[in-house]
Amino acid sequence: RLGTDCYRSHGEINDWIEELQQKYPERVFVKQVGFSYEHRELKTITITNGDGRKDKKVIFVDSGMHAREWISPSTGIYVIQQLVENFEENKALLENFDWIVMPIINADGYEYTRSSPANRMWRKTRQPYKTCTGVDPNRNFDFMYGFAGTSTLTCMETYRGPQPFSEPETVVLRDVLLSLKGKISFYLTLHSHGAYLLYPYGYDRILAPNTNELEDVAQAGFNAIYNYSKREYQVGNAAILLYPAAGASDDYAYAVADARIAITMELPSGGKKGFDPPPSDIKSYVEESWVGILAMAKKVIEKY
Ligand code: 0X9
Ligand code: ZN
Repeated sequence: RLGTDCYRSHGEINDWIEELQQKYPERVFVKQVGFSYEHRELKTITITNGDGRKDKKVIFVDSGMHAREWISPSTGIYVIQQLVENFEENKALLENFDWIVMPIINADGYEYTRSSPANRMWRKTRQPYKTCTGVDPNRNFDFMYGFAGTSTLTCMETYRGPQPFSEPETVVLRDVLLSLKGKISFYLTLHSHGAYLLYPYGYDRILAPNTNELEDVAQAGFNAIYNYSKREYQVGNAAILLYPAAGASDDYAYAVADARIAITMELPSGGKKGFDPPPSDIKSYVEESWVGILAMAKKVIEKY
């Protein structure tokens, strides 16, 4: 069992989900879905209740898109633990839904931030371009690509890349999402920081067609976390509440892969820079965040 006492490496996380598959072969299925630019293995873990039904809708959770947002993969790990290792308590969540978790998307960036304190605040991928390295993966998806809140300059934190899907990591997530097109009831992407629950559209200040449903699910997350810890997440349209940013995975999952509900969860700030809660805080962060994720998933399960 992976404790919450420290931040785990990409290798540790991959080894651990493989072990889960060995231990729970009837309920857990790990798939290698591709490679990062530096050839790290990118994996998804599919969690079922083992009843063999193939027609279920999907709740898709990803984490580790931005390298420095370490609490994001920690939370992805905790979601997996709740569904697999705490199965008896949570099996109702798997009755009519399969959960698919991709715990680390930007594996190269994540390992780079772990390699030295000087690299701790790296955000992007690690593919080199002319003058600088890396693309903001959350500007690299092909829905309204480049519309707003993105940069054409390679050295900027929000560099969108030379063209959509220039990065192997976003290609991998794209293909996973497209393989599930029409089956995703809930796409949840875990980021940090600031404690926001954001929903599409994010490319411009335009409300999505089912904004009522999106708001309803996000509000369920807000309420559950507020009741649990009195923390007040901010809830709203991503572009209006935070800032417009085109080419993000939430809009892509929603508008292209037809996810009914898509939410970017900006986990709470911590540490000196906001992205660096101390390891001793991981437990309380992930436990609180799970309360919100659970409430949102339950809302989706009961209504959508
Ligand atoms: O800017 C981002 O990619 C996300 N914030 S972060 O601080 N984690 O980088 C917010 C993305 C919200 N979604 C869209 N704007 N589509
Ligand atoms: Zn982020």
